[in-house]
Amino acid sequence: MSKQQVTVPDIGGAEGAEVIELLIAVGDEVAVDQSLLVLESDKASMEIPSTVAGVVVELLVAEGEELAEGAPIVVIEVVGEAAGVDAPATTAQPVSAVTSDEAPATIAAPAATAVESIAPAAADSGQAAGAENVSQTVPIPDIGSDEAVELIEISVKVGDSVAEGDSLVVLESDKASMEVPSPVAGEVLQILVKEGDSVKQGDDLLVLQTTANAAPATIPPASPAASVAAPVAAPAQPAVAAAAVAAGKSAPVGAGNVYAGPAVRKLAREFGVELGLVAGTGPRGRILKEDLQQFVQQSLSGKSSVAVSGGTGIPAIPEVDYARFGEVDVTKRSKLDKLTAANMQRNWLNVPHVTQFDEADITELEEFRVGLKAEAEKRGTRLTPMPFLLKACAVALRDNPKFNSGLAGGGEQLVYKKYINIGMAVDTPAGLMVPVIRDVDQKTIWELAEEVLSMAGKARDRKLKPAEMQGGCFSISSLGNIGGNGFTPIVNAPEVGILGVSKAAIKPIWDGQAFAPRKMLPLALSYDHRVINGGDGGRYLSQIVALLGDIRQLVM
Ligand code: CAO
Repeated sequence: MSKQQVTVPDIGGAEGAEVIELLIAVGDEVAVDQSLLVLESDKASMEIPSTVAGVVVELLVAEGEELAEGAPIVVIEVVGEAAGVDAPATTAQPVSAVTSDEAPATIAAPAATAVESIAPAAADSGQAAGAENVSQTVPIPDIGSDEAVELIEISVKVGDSVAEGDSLVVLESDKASMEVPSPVAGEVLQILVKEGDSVKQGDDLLVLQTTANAAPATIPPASPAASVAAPVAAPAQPAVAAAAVAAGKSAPVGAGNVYAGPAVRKLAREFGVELGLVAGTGPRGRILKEDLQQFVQQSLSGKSSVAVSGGTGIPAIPEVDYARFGEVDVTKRSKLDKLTAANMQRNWLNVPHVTQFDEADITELEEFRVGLKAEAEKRGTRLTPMPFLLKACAVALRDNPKFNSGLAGGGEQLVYKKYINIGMAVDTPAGLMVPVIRDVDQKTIWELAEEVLSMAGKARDRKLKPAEMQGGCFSISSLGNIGGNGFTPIVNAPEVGILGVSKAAIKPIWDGQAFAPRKMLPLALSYDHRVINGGDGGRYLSQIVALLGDIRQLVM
């Protein structure tokens, strides 16, 4: 047994490709050609295969690192006789293009041997590349119409060996999908089209290397795969796809619109699964092998309709190549943004939301607050409406304990908290942060004013400690200084309620005899309907409205 290092092979000149997914861990057994990780450059994603078989003893890279050709990836304890580090590097396998201005399937360099054998002249239709091998350009055969159709999937990649009749690409018109079969057996030398292209009969698809006597006289016509409402790829085991459709899924979308690697696409074809129905949990919604396995498992067990939590089985939103429609600028999302997105999705999918609206008359509160501005300055602080909102919520939480509870024991128990900690959403340049203000019920308005200032400052300076963002019972999201007259906030689970505060405005309010100008504060209360009923919500919000309308009650 010997230890060998696997390095990044020729990745088509891509410099600084990012490791977006590690597919192996220390202790894993790997086979030759098994994918070790996925690299993504600004143009393509590619799986890097192992050049040796053995056991992974050391991982030399981490997700997020940028690698170039020659960079060491892993150390593998090689089993038996195996190719070493000097063995010709296997070339990265392109997964899918990120931008569309270049032919996606050929962005990463094809296997070295194939590159060398493609002399420009050899790519011409029917020209001999050697004594035995000929390269043959495969055009789109008779598709029963002269109209252009969309090429929705390329089923092969450069370097693939195909048998006569193997599907090369999938075309889709507004009436049908059809696979274009290979007219001969051979190896794919070059792909001349890309997914999303509009093509018609006679257009060149790809170049195959075949043996001289293999070339057929005629190209077989395209074989209609199915109507567009049925899975595109001819399924080896149609039961799974049929089950998915029967389970009430939306009409499958073309597999060309989904983000998945070649191994996953192949597996999906073998199972007859329409990839557009599978929710991807990998980076940027990439569909992983496990996603597919879970989908198949659920389809077979009849549980493919959406589970209560986790969103499993929800059809994925297809990735769109925005650059097809105009100039774009692609930026990386911050970790905070991605975390917020995941939390929002989790909360939105798990919590049955109800939102109630009301307006609080804060005319007197505002007079009182503005009158304290000089005092606030003397104390070196600012007095915004937030401390009053916190205090009003704390009193209402004390009087409506269900809003200060949380589900536990898989929904069997409700935990009533004896402390009143309130989260405050803070808009920061890095994204949304929610510091928690503790024991709000026990603090004075001045103490709360100081804490609002310091917590918002810490959030904006990224100085909050994890503990300062934990243990919340309820949340307030105030867009009052930003604008808008209403919004529906998303509950910050496992909390069961959140108050959305919009911009106060002077409105004419009927006082029984005349219209009087009053400063009205729009409020929106969202809650988890598994815990809170409409009556509970109405009582809680009405109390907040009353407390803000007469702040003398805040001290009662
Ligand atoms: N209506 C009208 N004016 C309001 C108001 C309201 N509801 N709320 C605050 N204001 C005014 C204040 O009166 C103050 O002005 P003056 O100094 O003249 O009195 C000014 O706006 C202060 O605003 P602020 O935003 O600095 O302070 P705040 O205490 O009201 O709010 C904080 C603090 C951290 C909550 C806020 O800055 C913030 O980040 N809000 C965004 C929260 C958010 O993004 N929520 C969405 C989450 S989901 O995506």
